[in-house]
Amino acid sequence: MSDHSILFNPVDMGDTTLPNRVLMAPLTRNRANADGTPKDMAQTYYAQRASAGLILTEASQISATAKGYLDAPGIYTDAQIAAWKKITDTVHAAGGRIFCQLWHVGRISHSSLLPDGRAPVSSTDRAAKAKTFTANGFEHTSKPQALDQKGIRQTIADYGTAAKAAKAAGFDGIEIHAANGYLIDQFLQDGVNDRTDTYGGSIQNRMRLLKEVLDVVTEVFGAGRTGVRLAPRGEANDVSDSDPEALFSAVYKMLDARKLAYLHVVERFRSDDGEKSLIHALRPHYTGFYMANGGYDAQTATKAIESGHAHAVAFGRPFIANPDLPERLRRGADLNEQHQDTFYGGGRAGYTDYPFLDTPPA
Ligand code: 8OZ
Repeated sequence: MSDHSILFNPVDMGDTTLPNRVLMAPLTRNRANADGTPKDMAQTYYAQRASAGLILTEASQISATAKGYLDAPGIYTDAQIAAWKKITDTVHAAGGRIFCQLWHVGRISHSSLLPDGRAPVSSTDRAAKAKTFTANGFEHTSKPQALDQKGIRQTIADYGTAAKAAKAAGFDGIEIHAANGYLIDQFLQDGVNDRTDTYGGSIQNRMRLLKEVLDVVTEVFGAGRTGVRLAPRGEANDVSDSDPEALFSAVYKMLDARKLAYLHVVERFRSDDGEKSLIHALRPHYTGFYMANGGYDAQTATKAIESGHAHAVAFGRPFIANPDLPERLRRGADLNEQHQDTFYGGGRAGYTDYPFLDTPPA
């Protein structure tokens, strides 16, 4: 058995000390109530995974207009704050740390999910060639309305409101979801952003929304408790860029200057070579804490940390199926089989009933 002990060396990530480098990636599970409050069973689900170096919550919408999927949770109403507070309390009592991932889907939404059946908003008025999950199953996303300056101001204010809600709910920090073709990515990448105002055109202009979002959320949590997730591959949700290397090099540099808690990159889906994720462009520009994600196992995660590529690795699907993933990796134990049919939606089955190696904590 190879030695994976480096995964269990504690490390400081901004203002938080992580007891190990095996982190839980944000995972959409579509099990919240219709009003965006997480259900009580989410307390069990997250607390079962408290041995992660850090838990990142499932993507949580910052406002009613930010929603794009059925039964995704929100983080902006008093009821949502109260429900999340029970989750953070349970995770903390179990010895864990938990950051909330703040999400605005932009045009990856459907009118049936939005207030008054409104159109989604985006950097553009062109529809995405993408589907989302609604009460009627998978449906094509609706044609969006391009945000005007007032709408952009409101969106940034909504990020501030959500960050305050996350603070009130007892989270240890926040992650800004700027990946996978959602709103911030729709501004970053010029295959979607066709604006002619100060939020479109040059790379500096396309980064403006992310910068202004960071300005408001770091006022609430501080840079040392704020991270950003990017996916430079340009694959998900009909997003693309004409010069991704130039764009993401500039984004890496901008984030480096802000001294955030961390940068989190979706390097690959499953196990391709990750070259498209422009990871070679990261280190010349970014000197801070780097959280790698995408298709890692104990061996490749160990190598990524030993080689200095990453400080920690976020595991997605393996954490769905293995609540005690760090201990399994430490022991070199077998992993539970993943049940894809219960990834999205449903009840406790495939959510809180994956077995532990040993008896679960009471
Ligand atoms: C899977 C299903 C729905 C949403 C992402 C938040 O890709 C998601 C997501 C993943 O970042």
